[in-house]
Amino acid sequence: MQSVDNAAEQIEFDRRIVEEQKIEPSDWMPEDYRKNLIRQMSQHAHSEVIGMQPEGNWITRAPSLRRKAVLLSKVQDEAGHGLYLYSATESLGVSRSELIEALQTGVAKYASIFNYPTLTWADVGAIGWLVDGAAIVNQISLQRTSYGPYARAMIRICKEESFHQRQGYEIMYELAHGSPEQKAMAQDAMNRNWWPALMMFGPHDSDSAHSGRSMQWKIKRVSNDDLRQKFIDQTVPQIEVLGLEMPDPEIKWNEEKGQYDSGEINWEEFYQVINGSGPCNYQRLKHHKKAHQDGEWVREAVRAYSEKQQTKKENVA
Ligand code: BYC
Repeated sequence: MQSVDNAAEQIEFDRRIVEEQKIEPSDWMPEDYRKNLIRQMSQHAHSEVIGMQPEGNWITRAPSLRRKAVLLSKVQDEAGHGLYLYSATESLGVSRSELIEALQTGVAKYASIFNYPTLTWADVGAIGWLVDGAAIVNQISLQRTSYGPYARAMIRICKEESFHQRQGYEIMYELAHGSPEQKAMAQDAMNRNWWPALMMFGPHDSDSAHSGRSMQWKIKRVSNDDLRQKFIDQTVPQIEVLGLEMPDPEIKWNEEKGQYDSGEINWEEFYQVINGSGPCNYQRLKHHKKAHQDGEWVREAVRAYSEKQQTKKENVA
């Protein structure tokens, strides 16, 4: 219940939301707004970090030095996105270790797409093109999110994502115009990644638990279904340019609506994956836990250094 003490702050908060002013870390905010932001932003950060695994898997096997350099740089960017987003989330009064614990114990989710395997080199193309492409569609709308640090992180992230999307499309274009085997590999990777990419936008609006409040607070600016449709509409012409078969036989231009019609997502699969039973959920978290443990010596060194600096300062004082 809103306490009487906070009534004035609540009015001020509501006014700022209506007037499209950003909420900053030092501003008063309703507890549910803060919690909902921590949930979405930390899951976004986890997605960036876990999302390094499927592509990282191909760094040693990239087909040329150029492809290796591009992929390395992309995967490093994803780590950077995770770091911005963790820092932005910490500005809401939660610690990094609490966030990591929530991820590793399965309390916090991360994007379902990263629980699928990358079976061939074409998956690296499909991820850049479709997964980063879907992420940009969503993140462009999040540049106008009401929480200042999140909105500002999105501006930089979107710039980098557009390089990611283009390098993925370039891989797909070369494969699709290569030998029959390469074209078949591109087709297969697109077919497998298409549906999981559509699932990135979340459940239908009618089934979305958080959308109502998130839209009211302007944390989310465009609904799950509207973003998904935008992605389909911009991607179908790209499939045509690649000369590949549509991954969904129901894709058809609807003149009246001015958009593409498409088939229904397998929601049972979606819920299975987000609830921990996707093809790679176990493997992804296991790898994260190991990497985190292996990095403990770095955190220990940082703590020791900061204690040493603190003692020095106190001695001078
Ligand atoms: N996967 O009420 P809803 C990248 C969960 S990474 C997993 O609609 P909301 C990249 C949802 O969390 C970029 N879980 O939720 C990185 C909720 O569960 P909880 C990733 C999903 O938050 C490396 C429940 O389902 N982008 O680009 O209003 C390499 C009900 O859903 C998913 C972001 O994270 C899903 N797909 O809307 C390459 C964007 N969908 O929390 C590329 C930021 C739904 O109650 N996030 N759930 O346990 C968002 O925009 C929103 O959180 C969502 C969902 C649209 C995803």
